[in-house]
Amino acid sequence: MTRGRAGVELEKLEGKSHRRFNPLTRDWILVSPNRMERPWQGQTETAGDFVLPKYDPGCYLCPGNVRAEGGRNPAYSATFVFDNDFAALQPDVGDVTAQGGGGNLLLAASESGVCRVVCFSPRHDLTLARMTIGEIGGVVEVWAEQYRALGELPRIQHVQIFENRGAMMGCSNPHPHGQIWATESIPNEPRKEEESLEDYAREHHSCMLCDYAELELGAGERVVCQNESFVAVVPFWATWPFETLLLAKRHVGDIEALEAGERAGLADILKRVTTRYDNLFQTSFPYSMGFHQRPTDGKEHAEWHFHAHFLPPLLRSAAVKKFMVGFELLGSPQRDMTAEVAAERLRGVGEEHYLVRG
Ligand code: H2U
Ligand code: ZN
Repeated sequence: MTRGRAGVELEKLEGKSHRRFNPLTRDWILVSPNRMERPWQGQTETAGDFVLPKYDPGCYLCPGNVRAEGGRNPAYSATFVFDNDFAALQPDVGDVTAQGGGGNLLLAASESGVCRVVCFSPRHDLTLARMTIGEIGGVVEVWAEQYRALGELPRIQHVQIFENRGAMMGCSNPHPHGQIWATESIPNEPRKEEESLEDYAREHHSCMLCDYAELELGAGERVVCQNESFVAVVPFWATWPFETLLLAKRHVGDIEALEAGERAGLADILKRVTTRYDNLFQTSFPYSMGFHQRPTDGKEHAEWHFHAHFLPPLLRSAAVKKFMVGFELLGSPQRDMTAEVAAERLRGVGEEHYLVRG
């Protein structure tokens, strides 16, 4: 079978404005390598954003502290999960639909759900990049357990695990933490992916992301790093400048189904990718990261292939952010630097954190 292994003759498009297809969302991205890229400035910021105390008495996530709504955090020593005090979703709002106009002109439906916060570490000053692989492994266990427990709730059909890092991404607190929003319906992005994965499986009798991982491992030019269980690539269709896609090498539908070695592999690749990000502009690299996996609606969903998206906004330095405006907001997203160049830059920085030696 050659499908999934064949490369792409990108030379034909060298220096030419072109668009690339995202098979997961079935959207197109405009690529403009013809635009003279501003010279690489290698600009670095001070490491000021890393000078944080190990414990901050004013932090609502540090062990032993009181949260905004009065709850007190336990003196936790590894991870800590709690129900979000300002949850965007309520656990049971019933089954109510409101409709007006003809068809779906005015349509609203109740949405029940659960929002949780996951503290990755008691240390206020750490990040995934600077935790040990063992400590990140503990976070992977918590994510797997939360995916299972929330997915088992009768109303919950989808569990979205994510991390928002950095003030630039609207993250309110540097304390290492992520969130989980479990919902009654499948949110837009995973729903689009689900439809594409399903159609691909039907048409090709194989998994889109298994084929894609194989293709990228063969081509190599968009691979950032890999281990036995996972590969990180700048996807061919990347929208954000240094966007990456972390793919399980085995066809596995969700985080809970990962075997012990694969869980360790996930912890390892998370550390390596976040370290490369920090090293790129010598800053605590902001991003939104999240896992896409099998819905928890009780169906088999053999089409699903567990993966993570890292969507970071930085473009040229710790201070220069990519804005999605104008044509991008009203037409299609656009990038100048190709995915191949972004991958090369991420490959070019080391996996030893610039602030952590040895
Ligand atoms: P960020 O990841 O966007 O910083 O959000 C942290 C979450 O913590 C946010 O969703 C919650 C906020 O609602 N939070 C609490 O649950 N309790 C608090 O005391 C403050 C913040
Ligand atoms: Zn803290």
